[in-house]
Amino acid sequence: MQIKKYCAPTLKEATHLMKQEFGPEAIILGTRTISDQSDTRKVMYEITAGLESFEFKKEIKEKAKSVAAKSTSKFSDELEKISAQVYNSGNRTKDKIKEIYNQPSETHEQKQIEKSSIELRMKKIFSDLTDREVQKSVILSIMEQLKKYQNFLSEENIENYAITSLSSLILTKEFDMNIKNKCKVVSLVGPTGVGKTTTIAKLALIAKIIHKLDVGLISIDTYRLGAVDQLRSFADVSHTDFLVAYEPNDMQKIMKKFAKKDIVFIDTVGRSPKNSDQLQTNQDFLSRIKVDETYLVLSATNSIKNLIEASNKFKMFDFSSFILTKVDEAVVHGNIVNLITKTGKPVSFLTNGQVIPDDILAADSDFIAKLIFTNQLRS
Ligand SMILES: Nc1nc2c(ncn2[C@@H]2O[C@H](COP(=O)(O)OP(=O)(O)O)[C@@H](O)[C@H]2O)c(=O)[nH]1
Ligand SMILES: [Mg+2]
Repeated sequence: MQIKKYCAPTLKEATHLMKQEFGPEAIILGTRTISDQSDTRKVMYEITAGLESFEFKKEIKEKAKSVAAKSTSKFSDELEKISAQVYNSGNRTKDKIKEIYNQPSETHEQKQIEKSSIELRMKKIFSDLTDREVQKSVILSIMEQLKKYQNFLSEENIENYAITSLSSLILTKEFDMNIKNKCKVVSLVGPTGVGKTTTIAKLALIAKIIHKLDVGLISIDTYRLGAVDQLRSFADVSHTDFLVAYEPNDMQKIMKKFAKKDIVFIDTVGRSPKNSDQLQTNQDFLSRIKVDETYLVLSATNSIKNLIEASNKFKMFDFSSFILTKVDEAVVHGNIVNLITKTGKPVSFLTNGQVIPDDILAADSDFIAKLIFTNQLRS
């Protein structure tokens, strides 16, 4: 992934600069406003754009996928044993892993591990990924992938191979904004307080400002006091058409009014995944109209158990992809790959703060792999 920043006095100009250099394949990873260095009172718009260009990635991705599907080698068995010891002991600290690795080796392969500096780096990668709370099966498939590429690895490139291998397990789905005159209907569902309304505001503004789309907003958030007002205030400030559905029948009427919009975002009632009746209420509203894409919004700070539980409960909405919020608040990010590999569903956006519309990133597998690996949100 080639990443570059473009800065201009307007978002339109920054987008134009990006397209001139990167062409239509460019992906917008994020936008933000910054002050002009020559005149701090002036606001400049900065776009972070990315372009896929990693040559060896395709090959390694294919291989990593087949490895992820089935881990059978002796090496994998060995690692399986080692990680079982770590996990069973209930102590996942780096020291414990080091201690286990440093025990006298019995097998030929273990002896090799002890000798080679590259293999020592592999152990470090193993312990680092464990520390980032990446699940065991994912780490094992990366380790096996590295073992296969053993002859090509050096101390310098091993980390890149590990990141690329991790990246190959991260499914992403692009949010298509190239949809003039189609009236794409998008709904966001998810538990309370995860950031659905804030994310809709970010997406609506990006659609409006960068992609010049005619946007409509619908709220069916009639449950929580003040929740409708949150989106209404945003709609007022951003001059976006906004309507509230108070009962399921309102949905068709509203969609008739919004029939000429390019894109319509539906903000749903924040409901506990534990309460099936509450979830059904949302479904009663959404089932009245044709929703093109539904996204399940979950907080990246949640435990994997809670994320899987929510993902199962919200299956009734037939969501196509995840939006993972509050990445800025998460201490480690292994759950992103854990959730994707456990559910088989891709992720479309990460959100990394409360600022509208800046704090949202289109999901990119290389970026997420680096985020998990390095624990650094900004490179
Ligand atoms: N730190 C952080 N806070 C966020 C993010 N997204 C939303 N929030 C905050 O989370 C809180 C709940 O957001 P809201 O959009 O009302 O959640 P909803 O109930 O799912 O609609 C608000 O204070 C938001 O500003 C994010 O990516 N990072
Ligand atoms: Mg809300």
